[in-house]
Amino acid sequence: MLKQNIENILNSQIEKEAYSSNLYLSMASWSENKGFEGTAAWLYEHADEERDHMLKFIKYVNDRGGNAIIPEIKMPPSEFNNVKDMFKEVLAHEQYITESINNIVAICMDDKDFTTLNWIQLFVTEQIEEEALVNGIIDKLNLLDGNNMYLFDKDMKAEAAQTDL
Ligand code: OFO
Repeated sequence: MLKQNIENILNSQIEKEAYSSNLYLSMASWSENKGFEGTAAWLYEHADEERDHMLKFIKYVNDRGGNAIIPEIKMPPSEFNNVKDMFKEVLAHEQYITESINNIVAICMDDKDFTTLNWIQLFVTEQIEEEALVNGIIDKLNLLDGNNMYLFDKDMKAEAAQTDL
């Protein structure tokens, strides 16, 4: 049985994962409208992945005898300066999510909830991968320095095709 404070913090993570999904959906839609088809495909897939994260939290809370709450989600931004600035926003958001996951780890340790501590490791690892992935995309954009975005977009399309959700 989950302690109330653990249930509350996991419910607040459900909202954050739902927002992540909508943020990337909004970025996908912007990219699609600007003609960045590959970037849009990558972001649509990433939005699905975030929804999957949200579902994992919902299932975990309910499986442990808690009540997963489906939250209201604030509206994400719909305009972005350019592709590089948009991916910098993705990175900043993922760093915020990493902090949030680390905070859950700290609370589980304080409360000696070793079951949730063990389960949440999945997301500790996930955040290492997500930050590395987005850092890699920003590195590519830095190399291109605003040139040949067609090539970048093709590359993103290939990456999206490989993503195994
Ligand atoms: Fe991007 O990992 Fe969940 O939020």
